[in-house]
Amino acid sequence: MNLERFPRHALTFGPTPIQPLRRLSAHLGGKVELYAKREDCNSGLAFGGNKIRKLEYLVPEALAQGCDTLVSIGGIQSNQTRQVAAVAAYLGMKCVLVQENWVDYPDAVYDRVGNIEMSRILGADVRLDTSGFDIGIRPSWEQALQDVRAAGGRPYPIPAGCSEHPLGGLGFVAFAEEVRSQEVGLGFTFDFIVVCSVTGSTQAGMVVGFAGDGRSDRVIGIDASAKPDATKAQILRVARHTAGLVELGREITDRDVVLDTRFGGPAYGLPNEGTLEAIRLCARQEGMLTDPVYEGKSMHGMIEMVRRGEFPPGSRVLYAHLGGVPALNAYSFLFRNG
Ligand code: 5PA
Repeated sequence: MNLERFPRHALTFGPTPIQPLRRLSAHLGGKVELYAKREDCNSGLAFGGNKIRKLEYLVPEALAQGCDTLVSIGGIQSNQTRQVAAVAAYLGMKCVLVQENWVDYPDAVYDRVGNIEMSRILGADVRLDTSGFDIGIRPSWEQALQDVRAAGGRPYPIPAGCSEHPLGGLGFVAFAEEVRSQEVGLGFTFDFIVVCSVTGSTQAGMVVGFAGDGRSDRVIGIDASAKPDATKAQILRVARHTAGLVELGREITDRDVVLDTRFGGPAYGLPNEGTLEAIRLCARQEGMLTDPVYEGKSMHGMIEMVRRGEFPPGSRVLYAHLGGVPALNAYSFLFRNG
């Protein structure tokens, strides 16, 4: 594997901590040991999250090309766009964000609080767009790039979740390398890694990174898109491309990509009862917050898999906490009674 040949612009505090989830593990019967790797507090840049690690590999190219404006896209409560806004501010660049109507959620302040509020405070030019959920390349985003060019600026395009970006998978190859070196200190290796998937480059990077020691199919993706065919195809495509970049030395196939589709419903951005129960349980057992769009769904998946005995007894399971908590503010009605 050859990750070193890609420049990395440090945006994180350093390796993220791995914490045992002792009370949650015991509550679920104590047969499986759960741990969390805290990508949700990986950086001082506007609360951090999984995009910061991806952006570490995109920023050197943006700087080398002399770009002055980062242009990205997501839903109204996108974590991606908040993190891009923070990185732009930190680098002294401008930022244009297209925020589409990915979630049909009627809360009156949905487009005022949480992530989008922070993006505005961070100085981004936030543009609301009425289009619905789609993880692909969008005309509104291409228009935003055009607008920057027309005004004499130099845009740097960052697609949804960084996933269609040619370098978008590298950050989570680095995550796998980091886990491997932390495992040396811990004195054991993880049997499974649980990760939430929507646009796919987080899992894709992990699949490539953990292919190095034969663990690609131990990365259990929990779909939160509720359109798992598109998500799975994107994970596979990004993983194949990323494997080529880092010269993995073997093809990534369908068998390397595990995507569990049981927990993503009823729709992207809308939690089900199990999502909400998992958010509350994890918060009350561990003091660790998760959100109803992403991490609550992967937490639900992990908890259910333990309850159903789907992890063999004695397994050590690493939950990748990818951030997303700022969106909780936009869902305050759901938690009005706790
Ligand atoms: C996101 C994504 P991938 O998109 O790489 O599959 O990651 C899924 C994911 N957890 C998991 C959190 C907290 C996330 O924010 N968020 C997107 C966004 O616009 O914020 C790209 C969809």
